[in-house]
Amino acid sequence: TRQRFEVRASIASSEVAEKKSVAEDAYSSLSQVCAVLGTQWGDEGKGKLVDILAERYDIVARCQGGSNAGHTIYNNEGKKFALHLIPSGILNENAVCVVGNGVVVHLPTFFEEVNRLETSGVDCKGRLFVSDRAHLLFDLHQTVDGLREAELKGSMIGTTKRGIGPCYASKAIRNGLRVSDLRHMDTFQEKLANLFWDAASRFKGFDYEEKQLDAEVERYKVFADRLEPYIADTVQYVNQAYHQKKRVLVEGGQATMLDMDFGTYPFVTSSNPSAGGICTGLGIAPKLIGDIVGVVKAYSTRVGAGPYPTEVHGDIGDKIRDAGYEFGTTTGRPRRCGWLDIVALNYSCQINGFSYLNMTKLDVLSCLPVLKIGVAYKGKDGKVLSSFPADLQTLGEVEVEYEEISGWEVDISKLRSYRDLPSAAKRYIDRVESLVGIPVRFIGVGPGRDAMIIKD
Ligand code: 2SA
Ligand code: GDP
Ligand code: MG
Repeated sequence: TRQRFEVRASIASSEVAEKKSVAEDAYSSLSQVCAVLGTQWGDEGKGKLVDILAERYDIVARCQGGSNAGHTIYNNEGKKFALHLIPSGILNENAVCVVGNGVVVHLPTFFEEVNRLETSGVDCKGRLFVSDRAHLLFDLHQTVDGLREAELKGSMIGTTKRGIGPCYASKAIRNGLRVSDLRHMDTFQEKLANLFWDAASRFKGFDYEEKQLDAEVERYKVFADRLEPYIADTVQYVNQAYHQKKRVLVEGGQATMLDMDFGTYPFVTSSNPSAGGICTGLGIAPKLIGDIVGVVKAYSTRVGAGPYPTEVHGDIGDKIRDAGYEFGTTTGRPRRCGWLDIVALNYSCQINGFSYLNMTKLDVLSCLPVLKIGVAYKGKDGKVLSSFPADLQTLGEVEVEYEEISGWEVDISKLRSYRDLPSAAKRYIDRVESLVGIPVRFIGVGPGRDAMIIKD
Protein backbone atom coordinates (compact mmCIF):
# COMPACT_ATOMS: atom_id res chain seq x y z
CA THR A 1 0.00 0.00 0.00
CA ARG A 2 2.83 2.29 0.98
CA GLN A 3 4.57 1.71 -2.36
CA ARG A 4 1.30 2.43 -4.24
CA PHE A 5 0.87 5.62 -2.22
CA GLU A 6 4.40 6.75 -3.07
CA VAL A 7 3.84 6.11 -6.79
CA ARG A 8 0.58 8.08 -6.66
CA ALA A 9 2.28 10.90 -4.76
CA SER A 10 5.08 11.10 -7.29
CA ILE A 11 2.57 11.20 -10.20
CA ALA A 12 0.66 13.94 -8.38
CA SER A 13 3.78 16.02 -7.79
CA SER A 14 4.93 15.63 -11.39
CA GLU A 15 1.46 16.78 -12.52
CA VAL A 16 1.70 19.82 -10.28
CA ALA A 17 5.18 20.57 -11.65
CA GLU A 18 3.89 20.18 -15.23
CA LYS A 19 0.93 22.52 -14.58
CA LYS A 20 3.28 25.04 -12.99
CA SER A 21 5.65 25.04 -15.94
CA VAL A 22 2.77 25.36 -18.44
CA ALA A 23 1.56 28.38 -16.47
CA GLU A 24 5.06 29.80 -16.16
CA ASP A 25 5.56 29.56 -19.95
CA ALA A 26 2.20 31.17 -20.66
CA TYR A 27 2.85 34.08 -18.31
CA SER A 28 6.54 34.58 -19.07
CA SER A 29 6.13 34.41 -22.84
CA LEU A 30 4.09 37.62 -22.86
CA SER A 31 5.95 40.52 -24.47
CA GLN A 32 8.40 42.95 -22.85
CA VAL A 33 5.71 45.63 -22.83
CA CYS A 34 2.30 44.08 -22.25
CA ALA A 35 -1.07 45.54 -21.32
CA VAL A 36 -4.07 44.08 -19.53
CA LEU A 37 -7.27 45.83 -20.59
CA GLY A 38 -10.98 45.43 -19.88
CA THR A 39 -13.08 44.36 -22.87
CA GLN A 40 -16.56 45.04 -21.48
CA TRP A 41 -17.89 47.52 -18.89
CA GLY A 42 -15.19 47.01 -16.28
CA ASP A 43 -14.71 44.68 -13.29
CA GLU A 44 -13.73 41.78 -15.51
CA GLY A 45 -10.96 40.84 -13.06
CA LYS A 46 -8.07 42.81 -14.55
CA GLY A 47 -6.48 43.31 -11.14
CA LYS A 48 -6.14 39.57 -10.55
CA LEU A 49 -4.28 38.94 -13.82
CA VAL A 50 -2.04 41.98 -13.24
CA ASP A 51 -1.22 40.73 -9.75
CA ILE A 52 -0.28 37.31 -11.15
CA LEU A 53 1.81 38.77 -13.99
CA ALA A 54 3.53 41.29 -11.71
CA GLU A 55 5.95 38.54 -10.68
CA ARG A 56 7.22 38.42 -14.27
CA TYR A 57 7.48 42.20 -14.79
CA ASP A 58 9.81 44.90 -13.46
CA ILE A 59 7.34 47.77 -13.77
CA VAL A 60 3.55 47.81 -13.41
CA ALA A 61 1.90 51.05 -14.57
CA ARG A 62 -1.53 52.65 -14.62
CA CYS A 63 -2.15 55.00 -17.55
CA GLN A 64 -5.69 56.36 -17.15
CA GLY A 65 -8.64 56.79 -14.80
CA GLY A 66 -8.30 57.45 -11.11
CA SER A 67 -9.79 56.25 -7.86
CA ASN A 68 -13.01 55.35 -9.68
CA ALA A 69 -11.26 52.05 -10.42
CA GLY A 70 -11.58 49.18 -8.00
CA HIS A 71 -9.22 46.25 -8.43
CA THR A 72 -9.63 43.41 -5.92
CA ILE A 73 -6.73 41.06 -5.39
CA TYR A 74 -5.68 38.45 -2.82
CA ASN A 75 -2.19 37.62 -1.59
CA ASN A 76 -0.95 34.07 -1.03
CA GLU A 77 -2.37 34.06 2.51
CA GLY A 78 -5.82 34.94 1.10
CA LYS A 79 -5.75 38.51 2.45
CA LYS A 80 -7.93 40.81 0.35
CA PHE A 81 -6.71 44.14 -1.05
CA ALA A 82 -8.97 46.61 -2.90
CA LEU A 83 -6.83 49.03 -4.90
CA HIS A 84 -8.07 52.22 -6.53
CA LEU A 85 -5.10 54.35 -7.57
CA ILE A 86 -2.09 52.19 -6.91
CA PRO A 87 -1.32 49.53 -9.53
CA SER A 88 -2.17 45.91 -8.69
CA GLY A 89 1.53 45.05 -9.01
CA ILE A 90 2.24 46.54 -5.58
CA LEU A 91 1.93 43.20 -3.74
CA ASN A 92 4.93 41.91 -5.64
CA GLU A 93 7.89 43.41 -3.81
CA ASN A 94 10.17 43.21 -6.86
CA ALA A 95 7.88 45.27 -9.07
CA VAL A 96 8.09 49.04 -9.28
CA CYS A 97 4.66 50.66 -9.65
CA VAL A 98 4.01 53.74 -11.76
CA VAL A 99 1.00 56.06 -11.74
CA GLY A 100 1.30 57.55 -15.20
CA ASN A 101 0.65 61.03 -16.57
CA GLY A 102 -2.81 60.00 -17.84
CA VAL A 103 -4.09 59.20 -14.34
CA VAL A 104 -6.01 61.77 -12.29
CA VAL A 105 -4.68 61.63 -8.74
CA HIS A 106 -6.68 62.36 -5.60
CA LEU A 107 -3.88 62.66 -3.05
CA PRO A 108 -6.00 61.94 0.08
CA THR A 109 -7.00 58.62 -1.52
CA PHE A 110 -3.43 57.95 -2.63
CA PHE A 111 -2.05 58.35 0.89
CA GLU A 112 -4.95 56.40 2.40
CA GLU A 113 -4.03 53.52 0.11
CA VAL A 114 -0.32 53.82 0.88
CA ASN A 115 -1.14 53.77 4.62
CA ARG A 116 -3.38 50.74 4.28
CA LEU A 117 -0.73 48.85 2.30
CA GLU A 118 2.07 49.75 4.69
CA THR A 119 -0.05 48.70 7.69
CA SER A 120 -0.44 45.33 5.97
CA GLY A 121 3.33 45.08 5.55
CA VAL A 122 3.52 46.15 1.88
CA ASP A 123 6.31 48.70 1.46
CA CYS A 124 5.62 51.45 -1.06
CA LYS A 125 8.60 53.82 -0.61
CA GLY A 126 11.18 53.56 -3.35
CA ARG A 127 8.96 51.36 -5.49
CA LEU A 128 5.96 53.57 -6.21
CA PHE A 129 6.20 56.61 -8.49
CA VAL A 130 3.68 59.21 -9.59
CA SER A 131 4.14 61.17 -12.79
CA ASP A 132 4.97 64.84 -12.41
CA ARG A 133 2.60 65.37 -15.35
CA ALA A 134 -0.42 63.65 -13.74
CA HIS A 135 -3.32 65.95 -12.94
CA LEU A 136 -4.38 66.54 -9.35
CA LEU A 137 -7.97 65.68 -8.52
CA PHE A 138 -9.25 67.87 -5.67
CA ASP A 139 -12.20 67.35 -3.33
CA LEU A 140 -13.87 70.15 -5.26
CA HIS A 141 -13.91 67.95 -8.39
CA GLN A 142 -15.78 65.33 -6.37
CA THR A 143 -18.31 67.93 -5.20
CA VAL A 144 -18.79 69.07 -8.80
CA ASP A 145 -19.23 65.43 -9.89
CA GLY A 146 -22.13 65.13 -7.43
CA LEU A 147 -23.64 68.46 -8.49
CA ARG A 148 -23.49 67.52 -12.18
CA GLU A 149 -25.18 64.20 -11.48
CA ALA A 150 -27.90 65.96 -9.46
CA GLU A 151 -28.51 68.35 -12.38
CA LEU A 152 -29.04 65.41 -14.72
CA LYS A 153 -31.94 64.20 -12.58
CA GLY A 154 -33.51 61.24 -14.47
CA SER A 155 -30.62 60.81 -16.90
CA MET A 156 -27.71 60.52 -14.47
CA ILE A 157 -24.56 58.80 -15.74
CA GLY A 158 -24.27 56.87 -12.49
CA THR A 159 -20.68 57.97 -11.92
CA THR A 160 -18.65 56.81 -8.94
CA LYS A 161 -18.68 60.47 -7.77
CA ARG A 162 -14.92 60.32 -7.43
CA GLY A 163 -14.54 63.57 -9.43
CA ILE A 164 -13.16 61.89 -12.55
CA GLY A 165 -15.15 63.77 -15.22
CA PRO A 166 -14.65 67.22 -13.64
CA CYS A 167 -10.89 66.64 -13.22
CA TYR A 168 -10.43 65.56 -16.85
CA ALA A 169 -12.60 68.58 -17.79
CA SER A 170 -10.14 70.87 -15.93
CA LYS A 171 -7.30 69.15 -17.80
CA ALA A 172 -9.00 69.67 -21.17
CA ILE A 173 -10.04 73.25 -20.48
CA ARG A 174 -6.47 73.92 -19.29
CA ASN A 175 -7.00 75.23 -15.80
CA GLY A 176 -6.02 71.97 -14.10
CA LEU A 177 -3.16 71.59 -11.62
CA ARG A 178 -0.55 68.92 -12.03
CA VAL A 179 1.70 67.05 -9.64
CA SER A 180 4.59 69.28 -10.75
CA ASP A 181 2.63 72.30 -9.44
CA LEU A 182 3.19 70.95 -5.92
CA ARG A 183 6.80 72.04 -6.34
CA HIS A 184 5.74 75.67 -6.82
CA MET A 185 3.55 76.55 -3.89
CA ASP A 186 3.85 80.27 -4.71
CA THR A 187 1.66 79.87 -7.81
CA PHE A 188 -0.31 76.87 -6.50
CA GLN A 189 -2.68 79.06 -4.46
CA GLU A 190 -3.56 81.28 -7.42
CA LYS A 191 -4.23 78.29 -9.68
CA LEU A 192 -6.36 76.56 -7.07
CA ALA A 193 -8.29 79.80 -6.45
CA ASN A 194 -9.10 79.83 -10.15
CA LEU A 195 -10.52 76.31 -9.92
CA PHE A 196 -12.67 77.25 -6.90
CA TRP A 197 -13.89 80.36 -8.67
CA ASP A 198 -14.69 78.37 -11.82
CA ALA A 199 -16.79 75.83 -9.91
CA ALA A 200 -18.57 78.51 -7.87
CA SER A 201 -19.48 80.55 -10.92
CA ARG A 202 -20.91 77.51 -12.69
CA PHE A 203 -22.76 75.79 -9.82
CA LYS A 204 -25.19 77.49 -7.47
CA GLY A 205 -24.72 74.63 -5.04
CA PHE A 206 -20.95 75.22 -4.89
CA ASP A 207 -20.30 77.76 -2.21
CA TYR A 208 -17.00 78.46 -0.51
CA GLU A 209 -15.34 80.95 1.73
CA GLU A 210 -11.82 82.29 1.38
CA LYS A 211 -10.77 80.36 4.49
CA GLN A 212 -11.71 77.05 2.81
CA LEU A 213 -9.35 77.83 -0.03
CA ASP A 214 -6.62 78.73 2.46
CA ALA A 215 -7.22 75.51 4.36
CA GLU A 216 -6.97 73.48 1.13
CA VAL A 217 -3.67 75.17 0.26
CA GLU A 218 -2.30 74.36 3.73
CA ARG A 219 -3.42 70.75 3.35
CA TYR A 220 -1.68 70.51 -0.01
CA LYS A 221 1.54 71.97 1.40
CA VAL A 222 1.67 68.93 3.69
CA PHE A 223 0.82 66.59 0.78
CA ALA A 224 3.52 68.26 -1.34
CA ASP A 225 6.24 67.36 1.19
CA ARG A 226 4.90 63.88 1.67
CA LEU A 227 4.59 63.20 -2.07
CA GLU A 228 8.08 64.44 -2.97
CA PRO A 229 9.79 61.01 -2.72
CA TYR A 230 7.13 59.51 -4.96
CA ILE A 231 7.29 62.15 -7.74
CA ALA A 232 9.15 61.19 -10.90
CA ASP A 233 9.42 61.98 -14.57
CA THR A 234 7.75 58.67 -15.38
CA VAL A 235 7.93 59.23 -19.16
CA GLN A 236 11.71 59.22 -18.91
CA TYR A 237 11.71 56.45 -16.30
CA VAL A 238 9.56 54.00 -18.28
CA ASN A 239 11.33 54.66 -21.60
CA GLN A 240 14.78 54.27 -20.06
CA ALA A 241 13.70 51.09 -18.32
CA TYR A 242 12.47 49.73 -21.64
CA HIS A 243 15.84 50.39 -23.26
CA GLN A 244 17.53 48.64 -20.32
CA LYS A 245 15.44 45.57 -21.28
CA LYS A 246 13.16 45.88 -18.26
CA ARG A 247 9.67 44.40 -18.60
CA VAL A 248 6.70 46.77 -18.38
CA LEU A 249 3.14 45.72 -17.60
CA VAL A 250 0.29 48.20 -18.11
CA GLU A 251 -2.87 47.88 -16.04
CA GLY A 252 -6.07 49.26 -17.55
CA GLY A 253 -8.83 50.72 -15.41
CA GLN A 254 -12.53 50.54 -16.47
CA ALA A 255 -12.90 49.13 -19.99
CA THR A 256 -13.46 49.74 -23.70
CA MET A 257 -17.26 49.99 -23.51
CA LEU A 258 -16.74 52.85 -21.02
CA ASP A 259 -14.15 54.56 -23.25
CA MET A 260 -14.88 58.23 -23.82
CA ASP A 261 -14.53 57.78 -27.60
CA PHE A 262 -15.65 54.21 -28.20
CA GLY A 263 -18.03 53.46 -25.34
CA THR A 264 -21.74 54.10 -25.02
CA TYR A 265 -21.34 57.91 -24.84
CA PRO A 266 -22.36 59.80 -22.71
CA PHE A 267 -22.63 56.81 -20.35
CA VAL A 268 -18.88 56.42 -20.23
CA THR A 269 -15.95 57.42 -18.08
CA SER A 270 -13.84 60.44 -19.03
CA SER A 271 -10.65 58.68 -20.11
CA ASN A 272 -9.54 56.22 -22.79
CA PRO A 273 -9.35 52.75 -21.20
CA SER A 274 -8.71 51.21 -24.64
CA ALA A 275 -5.30 50.64 -26.27
CA GLY A 276 -4.77 54.29 -27.30
CA GLY A 277 -4.77 55.32 -23.64
CA ILE A 278 -1.56 53.33 -23.05
CA CYS A 279 0.50 55.67 -25.24
CA THR A 280 -1.11 58.95 -24.18
CA GLY A 281 -1.20 57.96 -20.52
CA LEU A 282 2.39 56.77 -20.20
CA GLY A 283 4.30 58.49 -22.98
CA ILE A 284 5.48 55.34 -24.69
CA ALA A 285 5.51 54.80 -28.45
CA PRO A 286 2.89 52.43 -29.95
CA LYS A 287 5.61 50.26 -31.48
CA LEU A 288 6.90 49.33 -28.02
CA ILE A 289 3.65 47.60 -27.10
CA GLY A 290 3.68 43.89 -27.82
CA ASP A 291 0.88 41.81 -26.33
CA ILE A 292 -2.40 43.18 -25.10
CA VAL A 293 -4.48 40.76 -23.07
CA GLY A 294 -8.21 41.47 -23.09
CA VAL A 295 -9.99 40.45 -19.92
CA VAL A 296 -13.53 39.24 -20.50
CA LYS A 297 -15.96 38.06 -17.88
CA ALA A 298 -17.69 34.82 -18.95
CA TYR A 299 -20.96 36.75 -18.70
CA SER A 300 -21.29 40.55 -18.48
CA THR A 301 -21.87 43.23 -15.86
CA ARG A 302 -22.28 46.97 -15.86
CA VAL A 303 -22.37 49.36 -12.92
CA GLY A 304 -23.93 52.76 -13.50
CA ALA A 305 -26.53 53.79 -16.06
CA GLY A 306 -26.51 53.38 -19.84
CA PRO A 307 -27.52 50.93 -22.54
CA TYR A 308 -26.82 47.26 -21.94
CA PRO A 309 -28.49 45.10 -24.60
CA THR A 310 -27.80 41.69 -23.01
CA GLU A 311 -28.84 42.70 -19.48
CA VAL A 312 -30.93 40.05 -17.72
CA HIS A 313 -33.50 41.10 -15.14
CA GLY A 314 -35.21 38.89 -12.60
CA ASP A 315 -34.12 35.54 -11.20
CA ILE A 316 -31.28 34.77 -13.59
CA GLY A 317 -29.70 38.21 -13.20
CA ASP A 318 -30.00 37.91 -9.41
CA LYS A 319 -28.50 34.42 -9.43
CA ILE A 320 -25.46 35.65 -11.37
CA ARG A 321 -25.06 38.67 -9.05
CA ASP A 322 -25.18 36.43 -5.96
CA ALA A 323 -22.87 33.75 -7.35
CA GLY A 324 -20.36 36.27 -8.73
CA TYR A 325 -20.71 38.67 -5.79
CA GLU A 326 -21.26 41.48 -8.27
CA PHE A 327 -21.03 44.64 -6.20
CA GLY A 328 -18.86 47.68 -6.99
CA THR A 329 -15.36 47.51 -5.48
CA THR A 330 -15.31 51.31 -5.03
CA THR A 331 -18.94 52.23 -4.30
CA GLY A 332 -20.51 48.91 -3.25
CA ARG A 333 -23.30 49.43 -5.82
CA PRO A 334 -24.97 46.26 -7.12
CA ARG A 335 -23.75 45.57 -10.65
CA ARG A 336 -26.27 44.93 -13.41
CA CYS A 337 -25.76 41.43 -14.81
CA GLY A 338 -26.37 39.81 -18.17
CA TRP A 339 -25.19 37.41 -20.87
CA LEU A 340 -21.94 37.64 -22.75
CA ASP A 341 -22.33 40.12 -25.61
CA ILE A 342 -20.30 39.05 -28.65
CA VAL A 343 -21.21 42.14 -30.69
CA ALA A 344 -19.69 44.40 -28.03
CA LEU A 345 -16.77 42.00 -27.53
CA ASN A 346 -15.94 41.88 -31.23
CA TYR A 347 -16.04 45.67 -31.34
CA SER A 348 -13.69 45.79 -28.36
CA CYS A 349 -11.34 43.25 -30.02
CA GLN A 350 -11.30 45.33 -33.19
CA ILE A 351 -10.28 48.49 -31.32
CA ASN A 352 -7.62 46.93 -29.11
CA GLY A 353 -6.05 44.18 -31.22
CA PHE A 354 -5.84 41.71 -28.35
CA SER A 355 -3.29 38.91 -28.61
CA TYR A 356 -5.11 36.75 -26.07
CA LEU A 357 -8.20 36.80 -23.93
CA ASN A 358 -8.43 36.01 -20.23
CA MET A 359 -11.94 34.67 -19.62
CA THR A 360 -12.73 35.22 -15.95
CA LYS A 361 -15.39 34.02 -13.53
CA LEU A 362 -16.23 30.91 -15.54
CA ASP A 363 -16.88 29.25 -12.16
CA VAL A 364 -19.81 31.64 -11.59
CA LEU A 365 -21.70 30.20 -14.57
CA SER A 366 -21.84 26.81 -12.80
CA CYS A 367 -25.00 28.19 -11.14
CA LEU A 368 -27.07 28.02 -14.34
CA PRO A 369 -28.37 25.00 -16.29
CA VAL A 370 -28.63 26.81 -19.63
CA LEU A 371 -26.44 29.66 -20.83
CA LYS A 372 -26.96 32.21 -23.56
CA ILE A 373 -24.50 34.11 -25.73
CA GLY A 374 -25.66 37.26 -27.54
CA VAL A 375 -24.32 36.86 -31.08
CA ALA A 376 -26.00 39.60 -33.15
CA TYR A 377 -28.03 42.79 -32.88
CA LYS A 378 -31.13 43.23 -35.07
CA GLY A 379 -32.38 46.75 -35.74
CA LYS A 380 -35.98 47.98 -35.85
CA ASP A 381 -36.16 46.96 -39.52
CA GLY A 382 -35.32 43.35 -38.59
CA LYS A 383 -31.90 43.50 -40.26
CA VAL A 384 -28.71 42.48 -38.48
CA LEU A 385 -26.51 45.49 -37.69
CA SER A 386 -23.11 45.39 -39.35
CA SER A 387 -21.28 47.12 -36.50
CA PHE A 388 -21.69 48.39 -32.94
CA PRO A 389 -23.92 51.49 -33.25
CA ALA A 390 -22.69 54.93 -32.16
CA ASP A 391 -26.05 56.38 -31.23
CA LEU A 392 -27.89 55.34 -28.14
CA GLN A 393 -31.27 55.44 -29.82
CA THR A 394 -30.31 52.70 -32.28
CA LEU A 395 -28.59 50.76 -29.50
CA GLY A 396 -31.67 51.09 -27.28
CA GLU A 397 -33.86 49.59 -29.99
CA VAL A 398 -31.79 46.54 -30.90
CA GLU A 399 -33.08 43.05 -30.40
CA VAL A 400 -30.33 40.64 -29.41
CA GLU A 401 -30.08 37.30 -31.17
CA TYR A 402 -28.96 34.59 -28.75
CA GLU A 403 -27.41 31.17 -29.04
CA GLU A 404 -28.25 28.74 -26.26
CA ILE A 405 -25.60 26.47 -24.90
CA SER A 406 -25.97 23.95 -22.10
CA GLY A 407 -24.35 24.64 -18.76
CA TRP A 408 -22.25 22.23 -16.68
CA GLU A 409 -23.73 22.74 -13.21
CA VAL A 410 -20.71 21.37 -11.34
CA ASP A 411 -18.23 23.22 -9.20
CA ILE A 412 -15.16 23.98 -11.31
CA SER A 413 -13.48 26.33 -8.85
CA LYS A 414 -10.97 23.72 -7.65
CA LEU A 415 -9.88 22.66 -11.14
CA ARG A 416 -6.48 23.81 -12.36
CA SER A 417 -6.08 21.95 -15.62
CA TYR A 418 -7.89 22.62 -18.89
CA ARG A 419 -8.40 18.95 -19.62
CA ASP A 420 -10.32 18.48 -16.34
CA LEU A 421 -12.97 21.06 -17.24
CA PRO A 422 -16.40 19.59 -18.03
CA SER A 423 -16.96 19.27 -21.78
CA ALA A 424 -19.85 21.79 -21.64
CA ALA A 425 -17.45 24.39 -20.20
CA LYS A 426 -14.92 23.64 -22.96
CA ARG A 427 -17.70 24.01 -25.55
CA TYR A 428 -18.57 27.43 -24.09
CA ILE A 429 -14.95 28.61 -24.34
CA ASP A 430 -14.53 27.16 -27.84
CA ARG A 431 -17.68 28.90 -29.02
CA VAL A 432 -16.46 32.26 -27.73
CA GLU A 433 -13.06 31.73 -29.34
CA SER A 434 -14.62 30.93 -32.69
CA LEU A 435 -17.00 33.90 -32.50
CA VAL A 436 -14.21 36.42 -31.81
CA GLY A 437 -11.22 34.71 -33.45
CA ILE A 438 -8.86 35.35 -30.52
CA PRO A 439 -7.43 32.60 -28.31
CA VAL A 440 -8.72 32.36 -24.76
CA ARG A 441 -5.35 31.65 -23.13
CA PHE A 442 -6.20 32.21 -19.47
CA ILE A 443 -9.38 31.01 -17.73
CA GLY A 444 -10.33 32.29 -14.28
CA VAL A 445 -12.19 29.88 -12.01
CA GLY A 446 -11.98 31.75 -8.71
CA PRO A 447 -10.71 35.00 -7.15
CA GLY A 448 -7.41 33.58 -5.78
CA ARG A 449 -4.02 33.85 -7.50
CA ASP A 450 -3.88 30.13 -8.16
CA ALA A 451 -7.39 29.95 -9.65
CA MET A 452 -6.28 30.37 -13.24
CA ILE A 453 -6.27 27.67 -15.90
CA ILE A 454 -3.97 27.91 -18.90
CA LYS A 455 -5.31 26.79 -22.27
CA ASP A 456 -2.65 26.05 -24.85
P1 2SA B 1 -16.86 57.84 -13.50
O1 2SA B 1 -16.90 57.80 -12.01
O2 2SA B 1 -17.01 59.22 -14.05
O3 2SA B 1 -15.70 57.13 -14.11
O4 2SA B 1 -18.19 57.05 -13.97
C1 2SA B 1 -18.57 57.00 -15.32
C2 2SA B 1 -19.04 55.62 -15.71
O5 2SA B 1 -17.94 54.70 -15.60
C3 2SA B 1 -18.30 53.63 -14.74
N1 2SA B 1 -17.15 53.19 -13.95
C4 2SA B 1 -16.97 51.93 -13.59
N2 2SA B 1 -17.57 50.80 -14.00
C5 2SA B 1 -17.15 49.66 -13.42
N3 2SA B 1 -16.23 49.59 -12.42
C6 2SA B 1 -15.62 50.71 -11.99
N4 2SA B 1 -14.92 50.70 -10.84
C7 2SA B 1 -15.60 50.30 -9.59
C8 2SA B 1 -15.50 48.81 -9.38
C9 2SA B 1 -17.06 50.78 -9.65
C10 2SA B 1 -17.85 50.85 -8.35
O6 2SA B 1 -14.40 48.31 -9.54
O7 2SA B 1 -16.48 48.13 -9.05
O8 2SA B 1 -17.39 50.51 -7.28
O9 2SA B 1 -19.01 51.32 -8.44
C11 2SA B 1 -15.93 51.93 -12.63
N5 2SA B 1 -15.48 53.20 -12.49
C12 2SA B 1 -16.23 53.96 -13.32
C13 2SA B 1 -19.37 54.24 -13.82
O10 2SA B 1 -20.14 53.24 -13.19
C14 2SA B 1 -20.15 55.07 -14.80
O11 2SA B 1 -21.01 54.26 -15.54
P1 GDP C 1 -11.25 44.74 -12.11
O1 GDP C 1 -11.79 46.12 -11.88
O2 GDP C 1 -11.34 44.33 -13.55
O3 GDP C 1 -9.90 44.52 -11.53
O4 GDP C 1 -12.24 43.75 -11.32
P2 GDP C 1 -12.81 43.92 -9.83
O5 GDP C 1 -11.75 43.59 -8.86
O6 GDP C 1 -13.55 45.21 -9.68
O7 GDP C 1 -13.95 42.81 -9.85
C1 GDP C 1 -13.68 41.47 -10.13
C2 GDP C 1 -14.11 40.62 -8.93
O8 GDP C 1 -14.13 39.26 -9.30
C3 GDP C 1 -13.14 40.70 -7.77
O9 GDP C 1 -13.86 40.59 -6.58
C4 GDP C 1 -12.22 39.50 -7.97
O10 GDP C 1 -11.68 39.01 -6.76
C5 GDP C 1 -13.18 38.50 -8.55
N1 GDP C 1 -12.59 37.56 -9.53
C6 GDP C 1 -11.62 37.76 -10.44
N2 GDP C 1 -11.46 36.67 -11.22
C7 GDP C 1 -12.36 35.76 -10.77
C8 GDP C 1 -12.72 34.43 -11.19
O11 GDP C 1 -12.19 33.87 -12.14
N3 GDP C 1 -13.73 33.82 -10.48
C9 GDP C 1 -14.36 34.42 -9.42
N4 GDP C 1 -15.34 33.75 -8.81
N5 GDP C 1 -14.05 35.66 -9.03
C10 GDP C 1 -13.08 36.32 -9.69
MG1 MG D 1 -13.26 47.07 -10.74
